[in-house]
Amino acid sequence: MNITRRRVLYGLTALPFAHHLGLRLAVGAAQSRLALDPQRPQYHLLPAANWMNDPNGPIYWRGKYHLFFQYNPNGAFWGDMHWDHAISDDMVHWRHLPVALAPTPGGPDKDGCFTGSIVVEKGVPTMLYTGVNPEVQCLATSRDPLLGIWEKAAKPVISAPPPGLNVTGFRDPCPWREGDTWYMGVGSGIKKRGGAVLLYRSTDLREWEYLHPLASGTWNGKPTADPVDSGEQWECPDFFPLGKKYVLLYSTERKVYWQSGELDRKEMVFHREKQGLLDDGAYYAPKSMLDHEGNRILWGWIPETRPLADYKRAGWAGVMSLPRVLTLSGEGELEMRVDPRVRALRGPQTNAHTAVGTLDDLRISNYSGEVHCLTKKAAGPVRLSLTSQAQAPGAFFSVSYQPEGGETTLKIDNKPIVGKISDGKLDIRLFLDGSVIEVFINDRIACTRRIYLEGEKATDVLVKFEGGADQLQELSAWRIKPISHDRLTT
Ligand code: DQQ
Repeated sequence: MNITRRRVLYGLTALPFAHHLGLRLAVGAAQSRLALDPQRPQYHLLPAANWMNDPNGPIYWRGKYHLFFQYNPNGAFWGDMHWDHAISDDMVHWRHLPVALAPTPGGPDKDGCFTGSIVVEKGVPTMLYTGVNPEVQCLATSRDPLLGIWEKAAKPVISAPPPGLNVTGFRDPCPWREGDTWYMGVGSGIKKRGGAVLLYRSTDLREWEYLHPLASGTWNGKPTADPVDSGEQWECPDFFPLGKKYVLLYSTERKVYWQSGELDRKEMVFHREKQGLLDDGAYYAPKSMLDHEGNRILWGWIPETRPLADYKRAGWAGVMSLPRVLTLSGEGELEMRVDPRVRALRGPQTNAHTAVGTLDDLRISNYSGEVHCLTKKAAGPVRLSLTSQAQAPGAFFSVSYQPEGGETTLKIDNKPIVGKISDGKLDIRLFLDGSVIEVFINDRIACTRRIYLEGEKATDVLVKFEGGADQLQELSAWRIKPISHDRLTT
């Protein structure tokens, strides 16, 4: 009887401990699995686990950089959208804070807090974001210096798309101010016509008046289940002054496009003058902010390109791009450079060659490095490639250039890249981080790639330059230091 009673008591008291211990062991095991995953980046921001997508509401506030992003706390798959939150002093090293925004049961965002922006109105950080379902524009404010606590307005500030428009979607608000007036673009599209940014006006961010489309595009004519895949819907618009012009960014058909031009402030119509592809790879839904010196910084979501089952198993999905500083060239072309603050992560320069005829391969260990390759005016073909012992023979990534033959002479992994190399000179900056490669050519052409190399031990990568050694001006590589000891970036 006693024994039984003791067992019952023991069982009762031990159960919570066992449960707690079990949980801690499970969490610990999952974390060490993530920490050992060579495909997981070490100097890009990503949540400690689970799914992330679009950057949301980036802002410099009270001496800190805040980055929020779409996040699913339930696993490494899209769904149940929350805003996760990280802060930084330098946009390079991050500290994760608790989730900042979660759906409110019964509220307008009950089915998800989708993408949005943060602006400051009368000294108060104010968030505009999309609640679903249906898609409505919601508002929340924060008086917390760390922007961790947000108070939601009970009702949406825009509760339906403009009447009479047969829209494909209605989300991702991007507000900006002209004098005392707020304007806001909302990502949308007109059925069978094409994607659009719908323009609204307000004086207080709460009462909004619809004006007209700020910009619109063309449907590709092929019906798809998701209107985003046919250009019928534009997502995540971003609109801001840059230099003497205005720039519009939008995402559709799995790509991001930029346009630069003039804003007619009287009619509030944007006149596009130049346009192009912002990134030729796995890069989507970018959003910009100003840094403490007023530079325009762009963040983007680097999605997975492997199958869902693979990333679910891995326990993480999605990465934030490195911060890119945006400028416009004299001809109005969008230029971007990785923020110079990332250089603080450079370890020793593993090698550098400027001398003719002494070209050896450079080595990057632990899948974490940066490469800079500068050519003189290319007289013959040149090729910069990466190979790994863990991979079948041959390069797993390459940039090649053939001086003659028009615009298709630049190739990444044998795929022609649109973009002119006007004077035959190449300035290639490449960032390798686990399964992510971000490459920039002449500060104009960007391409983000995912490369899932196998093998935990053989993580050495060889950097090779082919072409006349006399065509090379500089080839350097750096080991890049991780931003956390365990790949959890906290
Ligand atoms: N992601 C969000 C939407 C947006 C899309 C949902 C773009 O607000 O349109 O997670 O990736």
